[in-house]
Amino acid sequence: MSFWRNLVGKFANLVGPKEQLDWEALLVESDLGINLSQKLYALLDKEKLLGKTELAEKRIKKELLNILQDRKPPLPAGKPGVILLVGVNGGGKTTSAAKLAYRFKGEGKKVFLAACDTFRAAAIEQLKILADRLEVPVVLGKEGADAASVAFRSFGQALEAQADYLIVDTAGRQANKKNLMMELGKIKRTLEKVSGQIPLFILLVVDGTSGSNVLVQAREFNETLGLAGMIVTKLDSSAKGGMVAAVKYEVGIPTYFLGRGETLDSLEEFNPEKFVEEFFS
Ligand SMILES: Nc1nc2c(ncn2[C@@H]2O[C@H](COP(=O)(O)OP(=O)(O)OP(=O)(O)O)[C@@H](O)[C@H]2O)c(=O)[nH]1
Ligand SMILES: [Mg+2]
Repeated sequence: MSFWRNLVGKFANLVGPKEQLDWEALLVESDLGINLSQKLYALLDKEKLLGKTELAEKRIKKELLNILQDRKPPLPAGKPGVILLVGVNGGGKTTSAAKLAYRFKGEGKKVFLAACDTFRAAAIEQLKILADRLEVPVVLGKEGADAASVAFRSFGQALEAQADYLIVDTAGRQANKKNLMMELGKIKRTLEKVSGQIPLFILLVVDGTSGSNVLVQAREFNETLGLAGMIVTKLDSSAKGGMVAAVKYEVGIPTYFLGRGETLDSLEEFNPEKFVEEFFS
């Protein structure tokens, strides 16, 4: 049974017949966040749709599309356009860096990768292996090296090679760790300084199975760094990514890509219509 139907079943069982669905609980459970869930609930209530499951679903669909369909800035176009991937540990930054490289390369673009996770030798090695497999140049730093200086060096090389994109992988960190966030701030300022007019594109990579915590992450990283958007990974699981709408509604940050697996070709461009259809399927 699908995710949504499962939930409908669950909350219908709790309160009896389907007509008495506990909509608010259902929406919160779908990772839409408390505020958006309450807004949607109020809407159904006002329009007297709470007892009409199908019409109510239609109404929610329309509202979610409204929230998700805003025009968003395109990925940076420059030589190179710089994409900086940030986020908490294990969200999928390194994997997504490789998936982005694979995608851009497939579009005939010249790509550079930068391994600015200099905390662990294994992290540097992970990106190197992926880059080798992709046959994409990667700029590496030594373990313990200053990540901003690796970023600086990678920009220089990507610029000289006239690359279309420079994708910068960083170490995972919690946003409440001040010194680690300062390090990211330094990488950001360094890249902004060298890339001049072309805006730096900072994407937050989040694990789609981590539920409402994504909202907290988006708010915190956005406050410190200013985010262009999100990549939501691991949506090949049972999670449907309700937080995509929650983050757009509450933080105003759009989602650019969805990760749907561990293979290089499993990064999908975010499409609001498809997303909303799948959410209810
Ligand atoms: N199923 C699935 N697994 C994923 C997806 N994206 C990443 N993963 C897996 O999640 C794990 C962590 O991915 P990484 O890319 O190493 O995460 P990271 O954010 O770089 O982690 P740190 O560098 O430790 O912060 C790996 O086992 C990946 O294969 C996805 O879309 N679907
Ligand atoms: Mg990593």
